[in-house]
Amino acid sequence: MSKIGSIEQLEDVVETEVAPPSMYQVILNNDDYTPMDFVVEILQTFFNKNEQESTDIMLTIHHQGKGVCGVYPFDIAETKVLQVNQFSRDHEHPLLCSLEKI
Ligand code: TYC
Repeated sequence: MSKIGSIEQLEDVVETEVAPPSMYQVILNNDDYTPMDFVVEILQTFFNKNEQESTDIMLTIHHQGKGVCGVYPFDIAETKVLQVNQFSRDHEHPLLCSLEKI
């Protein structure tokens, strides 16, 4: 087992252990079939956006092809993607949610 023999070595260890987690954008993609109201509901339910924010994000996605719903560490982002995609499938909409590393 290696030992810490200097302040510099201690700082190396501390820096390594407190590095901030990599962050991931959760993305919603546009499609031609998912109702606008359903996308607004997703943004309110899973991403804690209010009605105005949700409508703005939904329209950005509709016009630009995709949009950012939130930014999270990997485990949280991955869970949101799985939950949103399952919810969409359950309601028979093709809406696709995905991840992008920042
Ligand atoms: N383009 C869809 C429509 O016209 C609306 C939509 C918006 C779908 C955002 C997906 O992520 C999306 N009904």
